[in-house]
Amino acid sequence: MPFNDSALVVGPFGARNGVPVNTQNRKAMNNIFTFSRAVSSLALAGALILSVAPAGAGTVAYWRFEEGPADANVPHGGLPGGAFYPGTLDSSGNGNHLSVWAEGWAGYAYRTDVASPLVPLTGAANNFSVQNTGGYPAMFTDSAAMRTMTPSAFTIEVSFKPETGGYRTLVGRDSRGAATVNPDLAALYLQIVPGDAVAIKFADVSGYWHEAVSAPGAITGFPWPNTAAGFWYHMAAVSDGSWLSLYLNSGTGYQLVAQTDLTLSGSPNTTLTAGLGSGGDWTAGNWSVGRGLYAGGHADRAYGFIDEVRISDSALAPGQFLFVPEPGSLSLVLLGGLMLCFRRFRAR
Ligand SMILES: [Ca+2]
Repeated sequence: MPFNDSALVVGPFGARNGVPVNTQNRKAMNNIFTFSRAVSSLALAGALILSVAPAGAGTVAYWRFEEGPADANVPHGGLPGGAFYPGTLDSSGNGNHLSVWAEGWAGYAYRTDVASPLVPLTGAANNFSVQNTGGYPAMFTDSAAMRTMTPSAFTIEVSFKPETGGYRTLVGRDSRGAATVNPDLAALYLQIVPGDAVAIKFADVSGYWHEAVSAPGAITGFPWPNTAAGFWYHMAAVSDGSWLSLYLNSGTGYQLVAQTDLTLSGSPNTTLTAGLGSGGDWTAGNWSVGRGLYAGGHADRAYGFIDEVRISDSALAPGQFLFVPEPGSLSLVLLGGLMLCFRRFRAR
């Protein structure tokens, strides 16, 4: 919504309509001017926040795990371990469904333990998350579109309530040989690292490796099986091609916890690689949820709860993330700001 700030300016002070303006009038007009500017700034901020792009802008896949029912296994269709079965539907409508590796030992079950009953951005009901049901949890994609995508900008979001541990990859992309600095690295990791820092790491199409890693102690895991001691977090990793940014929401809004200037790497092209290599239990370019890949082997499993995973091929602004403050809260913030301005105005 275009907003013309100058419309609120009352004009140059001094003689106005032939009426001399004395000091008292000038002060009052200045107050009106200041109040109007404050109102216009708040109105502009509100308009910008409330007029964010559609929730689905650039969405490649969105896995919500809402199929249920509670405590049922995410289905694998009776197929052998490792076969693709679209047990978790892609709610973006793009058909990029997600498969568990197997039921039980390498699977997940639906849980009613969720971060919040609604997804704030969309207002959609959030009834279920998933929790691993065995020691080898792994979910993966198999669509050609996701296997071959090479976005120059991307956003990856995930909600998680993790167990304690070392490397815990929440979202990954399978590859071996794409990163010149260490060929054993996969194409991408959105993960928790030892010391409970959080990180986004990826290889670009030029073979350069990029990372943005938070300070230690960013999250707290729960000691299995004491799920009541755990905490929900929302993470969003964003590359706009020039900056790699990592945001963490621990329940009070997204905070920027790590950021890297990609242009300092010297890479001629920071587009995400589609991955290289192949292995008996992975295919380059496929995306994983709940595990990573290292040296061509499944690794870095993220035990605990996972929910609301969304991958976009554009750089979303924090106001477009799934767990932004609810519109009602935003309105209260704006109303509070207006009231503060009004009280200051009255106090003059
Ligand atoms: Ca959900």
